[in-house]
Parts: sequence; structure tokens; C-alpha cells
Amino acid sequence: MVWFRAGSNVTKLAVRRLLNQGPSYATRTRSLPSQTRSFHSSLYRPNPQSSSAPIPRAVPLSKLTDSFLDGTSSVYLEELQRAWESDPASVDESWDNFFRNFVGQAATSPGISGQTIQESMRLLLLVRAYQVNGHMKANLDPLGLEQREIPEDLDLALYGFTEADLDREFFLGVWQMSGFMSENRPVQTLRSILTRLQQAYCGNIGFEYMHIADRDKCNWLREKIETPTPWRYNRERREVILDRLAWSTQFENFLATKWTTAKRFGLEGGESLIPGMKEMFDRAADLGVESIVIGMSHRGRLNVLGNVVRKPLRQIFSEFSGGIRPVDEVGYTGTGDVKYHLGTSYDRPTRGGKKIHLSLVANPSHLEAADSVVVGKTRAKQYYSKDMDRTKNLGILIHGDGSFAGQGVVYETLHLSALPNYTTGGTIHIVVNNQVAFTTDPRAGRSSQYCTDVAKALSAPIFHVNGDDVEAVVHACELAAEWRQTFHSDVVVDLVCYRRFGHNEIDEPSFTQPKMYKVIKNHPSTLQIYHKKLLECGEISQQDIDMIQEKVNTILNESLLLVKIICLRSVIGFRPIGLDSSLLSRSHVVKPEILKTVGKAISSLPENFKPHRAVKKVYEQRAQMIETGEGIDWALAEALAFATLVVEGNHVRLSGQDVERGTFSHRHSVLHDQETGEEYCPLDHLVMNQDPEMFTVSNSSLSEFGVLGFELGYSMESPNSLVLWEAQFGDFANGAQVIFDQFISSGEAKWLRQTGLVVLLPHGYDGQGPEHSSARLERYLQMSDDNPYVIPDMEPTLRKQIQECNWQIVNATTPANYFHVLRRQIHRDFRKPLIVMAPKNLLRHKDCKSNLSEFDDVQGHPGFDKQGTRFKRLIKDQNDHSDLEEGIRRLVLCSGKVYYELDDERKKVGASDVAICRVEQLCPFPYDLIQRELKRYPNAEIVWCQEEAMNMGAFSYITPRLWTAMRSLGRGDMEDIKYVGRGPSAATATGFYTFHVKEQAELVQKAIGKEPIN
Ligand SMILES: Cc1ncc(C[n+]2csc(CCOP(=O)(O)OP(=O)(O)O)c2C)c(N)n1
Ligand SMILES: [Mg+2]
Repeated sequence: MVWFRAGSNVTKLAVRRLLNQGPSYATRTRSLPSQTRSFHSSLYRPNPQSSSAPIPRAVPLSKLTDSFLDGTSSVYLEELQRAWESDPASVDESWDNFFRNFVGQAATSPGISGQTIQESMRLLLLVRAYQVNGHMKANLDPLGLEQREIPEDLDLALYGFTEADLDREFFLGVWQMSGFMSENRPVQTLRSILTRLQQAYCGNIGFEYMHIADRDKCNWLREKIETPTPWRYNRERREVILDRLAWSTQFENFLATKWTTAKRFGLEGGESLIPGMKEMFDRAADLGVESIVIGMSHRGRLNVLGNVVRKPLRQIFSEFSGGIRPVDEVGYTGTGDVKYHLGTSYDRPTRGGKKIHLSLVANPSHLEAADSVVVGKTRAKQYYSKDMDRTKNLGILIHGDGSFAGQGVVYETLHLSALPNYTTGGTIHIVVNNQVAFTTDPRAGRSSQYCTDVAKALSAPIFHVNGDDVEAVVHACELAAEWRQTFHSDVVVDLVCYRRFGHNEIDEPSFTQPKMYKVIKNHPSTLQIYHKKLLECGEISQQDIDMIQEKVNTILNESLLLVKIICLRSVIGFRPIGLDSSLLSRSHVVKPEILKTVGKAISSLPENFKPHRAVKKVYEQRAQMIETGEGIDWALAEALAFATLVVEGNHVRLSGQDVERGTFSHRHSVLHDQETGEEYCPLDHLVMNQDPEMFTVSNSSLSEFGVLGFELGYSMESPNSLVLWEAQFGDFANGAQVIFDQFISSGEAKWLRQTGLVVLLPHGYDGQGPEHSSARLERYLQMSDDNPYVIPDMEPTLRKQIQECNWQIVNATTPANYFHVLRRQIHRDFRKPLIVMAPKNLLRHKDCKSNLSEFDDVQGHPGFDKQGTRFKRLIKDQNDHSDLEEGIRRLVLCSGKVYYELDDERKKVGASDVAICRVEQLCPFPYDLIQRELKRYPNAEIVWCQEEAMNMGAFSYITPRLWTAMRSLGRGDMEDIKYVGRGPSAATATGFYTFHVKEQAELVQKAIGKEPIN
């Protein structure tokens, strides 16, 4: 492959030089007229503009003489050859390869002249041009509207050939290359070479692969593309394809006639997607795939659900008739979602007699947002099924042409494809390219030639295929499956089709695409075209066609009748994730001796390992903390949580930018030997023969949207995993806002799918300016769905309150509390997302330490709360207050690191009549514990103190809830809640450090000071 790639510019230049210097070629044309796109038939149409050139007669190769070659160009070639002969390294690698192959062969073939060599060179360039650019001449657009400029290098005239050369024989050589060049036919006529090129590259599939740098991959593709005869399906396969196309077509027709005004985002115009996908799945199953995770948006989703994933038709139809409110097994009711967003999963038999598990992931309206979720879920499946070579679990993404080109998360997802901790061994992408995005034409919707060009950056091969040729679609889809199973990397099928109706069924497309829709109006369906083809070749009779049609219609009608008797409980797809009670009943007690043992394991390093001096010290300190059981810091607490969970058999995975070391250089979970560069991760060595992936900590690519989506998908596969994503700074998480809004906060309500994903968002005001202070706590709180005016049932286990809330938002202030909140994620019988405002300066704060005795989970130990874990939702004042403290004049409620500043100030001014309580779990609101504190301090003024601006932080979330808690105790009104914090602001923080210090000091002093707060 090397010379071909490298040769792309060199050879083009060389040909230009050759031709420009020769007067006889001066009149060549730039491109062939568009009608010549039928060029893939074996007919060569003369280029009218070159017709004035002298037409040589066909001459047998052996009789050719040198006179054909003009002096200057031969001199160029000879110079190049001479230079190569004296020093092969003096010429470009491409020419080096060329001469080594070519001169070697030519020298042993008697009678081969300099002219022949040069013609052969040109011919090689022509072959290469077809490999590179043949797709530009392929017949891709079913509507025939596409106007593409055919690249000049596909023009025979560029190489000095005319019609008269067609039957001349040329020396093509035998190359160490697959496809044409491998055949033992070094001498061929130009016509036969051209015919083969046209058939292979300019038919109904356009292959784009020459951007791939790997020679073996290109050769593999050439072997498949440049076959001796064009591929063809036998009668049996054709029958299956016909049946599948009939299902796809009639399904849409049926919906259209039964629910004329319903929005379904039909597949009409792209019906060949269904046979394409089915054949792709069958081929994938033949090649070892056992499970496929599918992600797709609106277009054709119902058709895929019904015909590919095999969601019962009656169920799909029932959703058209109003639907059923989703109810899970324990009676939880969500909001539900529109029918073309719902997911489901089934086991489907394959053509080869196997079973393949298919799951279609639920997705929001946000196009492409589910891409990385699908990939993450696929990766998790590979982990749990020990699919080491990643051949059993496959991710498939179906895209629209507009969204594939326009949405950045497409690139963010592609970009994960080869990263060791994110790869799934290749995703297959199918673009349903209907050449329009809502009302927008491609020329306004993208800057690139194809909507798939983004995938070229990842060296994925791209098969553009004319959707009206269903067999070509099937062929491209099968090839994609083969590629993925062979090379374990991404591949794209660009299914060029059209959209027969408007964006949805009630939309008028002629407002904006009048010409296109005139053509579409008279354009036969893909099924009609296939009928015609099969009837013409006599393989299938009209009777066969009628039978298929009748069978499909009968089944569709019967399924509609069944809607009426559909049972509510059969709302498949609305299952909570596989919470297996046997897995959940494990004891969650961490015994003190276990803490000691794992503590030692995670703080010791192999003897001959040479860490960085500073890191060595960190580990020595950790060992000391474990030894003494005192002063345990944040990083060690986290490592202990991970380690104890792993020892209990859970999978732990932490990913995000620079998480291995930690943005704030506190974690050091992966150490680097300073001499050898070798890595060592202590958490990988907790149990005998520990699976290296059981604990995974991984620096991610510099993406938020893509990576968070990936981890979300990962977390949804098994409840026995603690999956965490950490933002570099909390505010960067807004790059992943769609994942928070559409999936994490609302996914369970819409789709009844649980996740225990943990999101760590560094947050806190320490003078680092507007972009490194706030994780935008207010946004997460604002999205929480706990009712601010109703105190829920706070029954003893207190689980229901969390279970009924959409997520938990925590701002922990002690290492032990962080440890417990992480463990709580796993040690309960439901899963709920956890948003953690993670600390920055508390990571090394002298007072932010816990003793080991605060870590164990032994029932009955002090501090063991009613929830069954020792995570404290609220930390009461540390000043040994009794149950009733009438002398306290102010109760300051706060959250996060400002507590330590308040406590310092209180000590400084000796304000022993002020109590400070930390609300560690903001959401759901700990009404019971807040009321306990309100009762403890009956005379205290109630203050909410925060370091964030008034329109940010927890203030607006806390106020109505605190008021609700107060009101039920007869303890005042809304205005009795005093606010201390920064004033309202547009930016999250000041950029001036001195201002910050001043503001911070003022608010802390105000909260503790004697002055009344108003
Ligand atoms: C992120 C996002 N932006 C905008 C929209 C609104 N929208 C819905 S469909 C659509 C056009 C999609 O075009 P394309 O990707 O080509 O898919 P098609 O509908 O043509 O199959 C748009 C802009 C959306 N759903 N999601
Ligand atoms: Mg489109």
C-alpha cells in the first residue's frame, strides 16, 4: 500500500509534468460530463473534447516502439530511474517501490520498451485513481439528482489515452497486492482493465478506503472489491432479501393507512435499511457475534423495532393507540416517552440457526446523543461476558446524514474507538442518508463532500451504496460485518436513499425541496424496483411476490387485532436493570481488619518499583495513615472505598480526564516507575489473579459529552459495578449537558432504566476565577424532582425517599463520608445516579481527615444511621451539643468546604452560641435530620450560608424545602431563612484573587458575626 498512498501526490505531479510537457496532450478535458456516469457498463464513451487528437491504431504490444514517448517526459522518467539505480533512497518511497517491482519485471520480459514502461506507469496511476476516487463516479443517488464533479484523474485523457487505445494491450505487471494487480495477467487491453475498474468502483457501491494507511487492510478490501467477476446473490438469498424488503415496505404502508396522522418518522425511501441490517446481523452472527447493542434516532426506528429487533407488533401498534403507562416490576411509574424513543431487547434467531441478542437503547430526541452510550454499554457487555477479543458483542449505530455530519458527539464517539479502555473492537455505523435534514439540503448542512467524511479521520472504510439497489445494500452491510470481525475497528455504510414524504408524515416537503419531491413523486419504491429486477431475470414469479405480500399483510392485520387483548404487564423493555437479589444480598459490612488489610495492599508498592520522590512520600503517608488509623485523607478514603468494593466482588471503573493521577495531583492511582516508565496500579492487586479490568482507572480523551455518555452506557449494564466519571473541573461538565438532562436526570422516568453512575464534579470557591470555581450545583439541584413543599414518607429505612427521587446530589466534607456514599451506591437494592460536588482544597486540608474507625460498616458502631450505612446525610454540629440547646442564637446550615472556614471563624471569634450543621446530602433533602436540628436549637436564627452567588449554589433549592421543614414544626416563615453568601452575579466568580479573598472573608464573618442578618 505504501507506494500507492505516498504516490498520490508524487505520481499526480509526475503525470502532469509528463503530459504538460508533451504538446499532444494539451487539450485534455478536466472532467467527463455527468451523463458518462453510466460508465460502469463496459462501454467507453469517447471524450468529445479530445476527439481531435490523433487516433493511433490498435497495435500489439510487442510491436510498439519508442517513438510514442516524447523526449522530455522520458528524460524525466530516466532521470528518476537513474537516480533510483544509484541510490534507491534518493527517490520518494513510492517511486522506490515502483521501480523495484516494475523494472524487475520489465527487465525479464523481452521486448518491453521505454514507451511501454511509461504507458504502464500511467495505467497504474489510472488503476490507483479508480481505487482512490472511483466512488466519485459511482451511481449512488437513487433519484439521479446528484451533480458531482467527476475527478479529473478518472479521465483517460489525463493519462494520454484515447478511444483508439482501448483494444491495445498494456503491461500492467504483477504486484504484491490484492485485487487486479495480483492476477497473473500482466498484459491486458485497456478496455478490459477499464471495464473491471468501472464494475468494481463505479457501480451502485462507492468504496472509500484509500485513506487507510494500513496495507493489509487495503489489500483485504481490494480482494473483496476487485473480484474477478461481479458479486451476485443466488435465488435462495434473493428470496430472503425480497421477503425482508417486503416487510420493511409493508410495515410503513400499514402504519400509514391505519394511523394516517400519527408521527412515526417513516423509513419510506430508505426501506432497504431493514434487509441490510438483518443480513448484517446474520453475517455478524456467522462470524461469532452473540449480542448487538443498537443505537438509532427517530428515522425508521419503529420499523427497526418491529422487523429487526422483533418487538411484538401488537405492542408497537398499541403505542399508536394511546400507549400504556410504563410500570416496572415494583410498581414504579414513570413519565414514559414517545414511541419512537423507546428501547427494547430480544433474542432473535439468525439465518444460520443461531440466536443473537439484540438491544435497542432508548434515546432522547437529541440526535446522536445516544452514540457513546451504546458504545459504553457494548464495552460493559464485553467485560461481563469475558469477551476478550471483542468479537461477541457488537455496537451498531444508525445515523441520519444531517446529524452524522453536524453533531460533534459523533466525532467524540469515533474518537474513543481505538482507546484501550474504551474500544469495543469496532462499531458499525449505518447512515440513513436521505439527502436532507428536516428542510436543510446537504450543501447547507455540511462542508464536506460526503456526510460520512468525519469517519475518515479514524481510518474507517466507508461504503456508499445506492439504497434502491437492495442487493448492493445487503452486500455493503455484509462487508461491513466482515470488516468489523476481521479488523476490530469502525466501518461505515452510507445508505444513500431519499425521504419519500416530509420530515414526519404531516410535514410538507415541497415547501423547501420542490424539485426533489417532483422526482420522488414519480419514483418507484425500492420494492417495486426489486420486483422488476427479479421478474426480469425470471428467478421469482408474480405469484411468489403476491404470496409474500399477502403473508405480511395478514400478520400485520392479525397483530393489530391482538392489541385489544394486550396485557399491561407485558411492557417489555421497561424492566429495571437486572437487579439480581442474590447479588444484592451480600453483606455490606466492612470489618475493621478488612480495612487494615486492603489499606496495606493499596498503600504498598513492589520492592523494585521506583516511583517519583513525591509520590513515594504520598504512599508512605498512606501506609502510615493505615498503620495508625488516623488522619485518613480524601484520596485514601476513595481508594479504600474502591478497594473494599472490589474485594467484595464488584467491578469499579473510574474514567475522566487525567483521573489516574488526579487533576489536583492527589489520587496517584497509577504510578510510573521513574527509570523504566512502567506503570503500577495498587488497586489491581487486591485479590489473587485479579482480572486487570476489575478495577479500571483510566484517563479519557479530552471529551465530556462522549466520555460521560460512554460511562453512563457502561453503568447501565450491571448493578454490581461502581462506575464513576470525574470532570476535570466541575464546570466542564456543561459540555456534556445533554447527558445530564436527557439521560441521567430523566432516563429512569422516561425509560425505567436505572443507573448508579457517580459523577464527581470538583467544586469550590478558592479564587481560581469564573471557570474553575463552580460546578454549577444549582443546575443539578434544579433538575431534581423531590417536591419542595411536601415532606415525603421518611420511614425508618429511609430508602424510599431516595428511590423515588431522580438522583442524589451530595457535597461531602469528610473522607469517611465520601467513602460511605460511594459504598452506599452498591449496597442497596436499587440504583440511583449520584452527583458529587467533589472537593479541591479539602484534598489536602489539615482538618479534612477521618479516622479509620469512621470507615467500618459494623452495625451498632456509633454513627450508624437508620439508612443502614454510615453515610451521614447531615453532619450535626461538632461541639458536643445536647438534644436541646436553648442558648444557641444562630444555626448556620451550609454545605461543602465553606464549613471549614466557618468553623475556623467561629473558633477565632469564640462564637460558641453559633451552631454549624453541614447538609451533606442536598438532594433528596434530609427533612428528618433538618427537623432534628431545628428542634435542637429552638431559639436559633436560621441561616443558609453558601460561598456561591445568590442565583447559584443551593440557595434556591434549600429555601422552599427548609421552609417546608420549619413550617411543619411551626418554626417561622420563608423570610425567617436568612441568606449569607455572594450577591447575584452573571459570572460564577471573580477573576481577581484579592476580591475573592475579601468576598470570602466577608461572608464567613457575616455568618458567624454578632450582627443580625437581614
Ligand atoms: C441535537 C438535535 N438538534 C436538533 C434536532 C431537531 N431535528 C430533529 S430531526 C432533524 C433533522 C435530522 O436530519 P438527519 O440527521 O438527516 O435525519 P433524517 O430525519 O433526515 O432521517 C433535526 C434538525 C434534534 N432532534 N436534535
Ligand atoms: Mg437526513
